Amino acid sequence: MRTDTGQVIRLADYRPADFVLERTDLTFELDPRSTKVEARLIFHRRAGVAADVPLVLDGDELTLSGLMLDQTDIDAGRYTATPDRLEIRDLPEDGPFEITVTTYIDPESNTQLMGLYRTNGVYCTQCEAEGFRRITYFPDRPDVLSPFTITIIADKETNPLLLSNGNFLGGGNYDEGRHFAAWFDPHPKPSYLFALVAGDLGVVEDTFTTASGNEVALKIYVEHGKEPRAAYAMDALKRSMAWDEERFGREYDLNIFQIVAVSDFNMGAMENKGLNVFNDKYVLADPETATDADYANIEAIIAHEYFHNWTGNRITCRDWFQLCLKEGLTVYRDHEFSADQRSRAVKRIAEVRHLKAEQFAEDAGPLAHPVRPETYREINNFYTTTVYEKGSEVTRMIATLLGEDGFRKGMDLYFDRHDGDAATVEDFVACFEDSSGRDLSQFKLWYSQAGTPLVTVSTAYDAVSQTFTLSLEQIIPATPGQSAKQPMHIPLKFTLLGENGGDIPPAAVSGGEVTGDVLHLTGRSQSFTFSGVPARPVLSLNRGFSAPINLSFDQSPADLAHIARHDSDLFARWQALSDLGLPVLVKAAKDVPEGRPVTVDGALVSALIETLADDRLEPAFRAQALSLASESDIAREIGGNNDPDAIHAGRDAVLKTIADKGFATFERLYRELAPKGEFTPDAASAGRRALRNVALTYLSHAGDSASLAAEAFAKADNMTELAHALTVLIHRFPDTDAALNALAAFATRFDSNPLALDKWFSIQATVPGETALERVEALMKDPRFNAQNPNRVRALIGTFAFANPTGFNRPDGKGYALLADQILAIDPKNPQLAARLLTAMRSWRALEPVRAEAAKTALGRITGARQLSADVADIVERMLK
Ligand code: 0A1
Ligand code: ZN
Repeated sequence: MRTDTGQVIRLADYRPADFVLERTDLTFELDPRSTKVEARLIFHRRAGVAADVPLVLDGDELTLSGLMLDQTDIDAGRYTATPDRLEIRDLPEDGPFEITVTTYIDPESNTQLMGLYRTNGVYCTQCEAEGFRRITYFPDRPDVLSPFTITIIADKETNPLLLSNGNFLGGGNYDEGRHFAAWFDPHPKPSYLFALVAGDLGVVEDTFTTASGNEVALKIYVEHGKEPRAAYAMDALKRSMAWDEERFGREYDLNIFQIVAVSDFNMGAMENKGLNVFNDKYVLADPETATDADYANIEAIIAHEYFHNWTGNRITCRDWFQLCLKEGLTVYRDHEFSADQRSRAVKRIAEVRHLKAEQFAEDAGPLAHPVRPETYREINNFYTTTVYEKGSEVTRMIATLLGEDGFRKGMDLYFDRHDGDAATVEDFVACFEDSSGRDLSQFKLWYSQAGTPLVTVSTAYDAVSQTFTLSLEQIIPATPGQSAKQPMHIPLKFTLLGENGGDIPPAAVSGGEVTGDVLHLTGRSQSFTFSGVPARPVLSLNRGFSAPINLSFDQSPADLAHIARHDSDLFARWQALSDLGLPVLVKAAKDVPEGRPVTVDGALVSALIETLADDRLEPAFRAQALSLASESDIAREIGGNNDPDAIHAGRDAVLKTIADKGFATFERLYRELAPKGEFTPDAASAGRRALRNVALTYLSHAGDSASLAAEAFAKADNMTELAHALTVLIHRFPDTDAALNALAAFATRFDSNPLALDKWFSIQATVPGETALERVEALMKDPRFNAQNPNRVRALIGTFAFANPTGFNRPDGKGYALLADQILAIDPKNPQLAARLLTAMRSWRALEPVRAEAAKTALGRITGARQLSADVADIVERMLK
């Protein structure tokens, strides 16, 4: 484990590498405990670099076992090798030279899952961000690109498959029992996109013919016997390939595209050139074991990794500060893909819910950082929701500012101008400025200023002059290391709704720029006056969530209900319902501990039930409309001194009121939406299941027996309904026979299916209230728990810490203590996993004082431990600052 926790890397210190890498040739002789890696690297000195400048290669826990210059051993006096660095001196001043480095590595004991490791007998690599340096000494930075030739030698019987990036060159028998395969990737790439997989796996095959007529072989590798469960992933891949051609004019560029699913993986998936490696959770699906959310995630992540082929691989990042250049942009692309495949409005609602729950929470706490950070200590800690999701929102705003055609023009220029480059955010934005002529210098603050802007809104209507005035003020809160902020360019989509619900087109506007339905807020405070407005309009602002901001707008319940009823933007209707509901939930959270009865505003209840009953609206939308703000959303809205128990009790009381008032409609829908015919995973069917599940949740709050949920559990023919019924049983009626029987039945039925068993752990980890802790402790001792498998750890410990506000935030601090113990136990083996789990405590300062103190004690215990990894040390120190 690295414990070099002190070093800070700064964007301002960027310098190009001293040596240019022309070619990389790697030979692997695979062995579980001692794999030989021979790297032949051809370099030349960059023009202008002095002759006495040494070549410095990165390493991580490496031992050098051989070093040659142009095929001759190098004298010991000419180099210095440590586990994390190899310096070679007196190298040729001009012309290319070849360095041959030999290392031996131990894949079997690589529990960090970075570099080359083994999972269930399969060799596999993960090199982003800095994993390649755990394989061999190398200039392991994203701006050093070269073509790669790979030769893999391994035991034939146990490793019939030998895979790497690029096109297959050939293979054959090597010596006694061993065989080899060679691959060549002609597209220059940085080391983080290297991949190797070897083992014995099953395969699903298909082909795709590109718009130019090239036939691409598509292969998805999974454990033997699981092939049928990769069919949906293959379908999603083909749809992604067609979509990128259609929407962005991007074709695939090798003759083969391969995906390997593994069960031990730190993240979701990885876009290695031509050889994506996936957490099998995002490949495997069938109706019996995958929920609709799983299907949607598989579709999105398959697309995301595929889209990286252009945004990330063909154009990569100059340095890791530019991570959002590939990630924010690629998330935007996968969001647009899913929106085109499914219901755009419903997709947008789900995105915004996720953004607010995760990114707004990060932005409001001690881990806040800009979309493009300027310093880091451990890059692994910057694969964050800010870089990914806020990065996507920033890209979306560029599309809003320039319009769809303008955005496409800028993207075309970006692909044209930077293909083969390691680029920067400045390069990216310049393409949109150059193609549109629009000045984006103020807009660029979105990349450098952290924090969620708060826009305060007030309006006035003057009937005599028929003018409507909209006054806006923006405040960007202080964040770590950034106290004073500049006003940003905030594009706000809007409409003025008339009394009959139609749009009122104003005659003219003054006070700032308005283009079509986009209002450009650029000043710290700014007033827009619309003239020719015949009657007081209802303002619908930030439609489609055009800007990732908080709005402070005292809109009356009547106006919100008007938007909820009439806006032609379905997203805005959902937003209005949610704005109606949030103050009610906040008030309930305050009423409960004071012993006051919870009252629910009639306008809210009728708007919700009207929406619920409106069969013209798609079921998925109605399901979203009826899913109240989560407990953490309510906590964020309250902002500080939070009591998770009060928030939970208040929310439950509101749910119960709505359930009682809408009982008949929930019952009708629950019956009508019962599945008919065979299961299909399409969005419309998923929407019906979602609405039926919502109905079951409400009915479980209205009734006091487990019988309906037990019936739902017994009858479910798909995982979406089965897992939901189990959740309702265990969360609402935990000690009943019905719940206990269902829990046991689920475990027996899915005993040999790890992904389904993960759900069994998660459902129990989220049981509200203080009993969850004992459950989690007991489950950690269950023989089915596996502390080495990241998915299982996340399913139990991660879900408990991230998704069980009352259970985790016990006032006695035992939840925090459990997490701290786990982090200290996991850190020596898998620091990335430990650091990510720790971020569950990122909002600890917003808790009421007793809990906050307990959280601080747990964090203090972590920070005081000996031998923390750089990953955990970085997070815990920022959290305590
Ligand atoms: N680039 C991948 C995410 C990823 C990042 C880091 C990893 O290991 C530390 C693994 C995957 C993506 O965006 O999908
Ligand atoms: Zn990505």
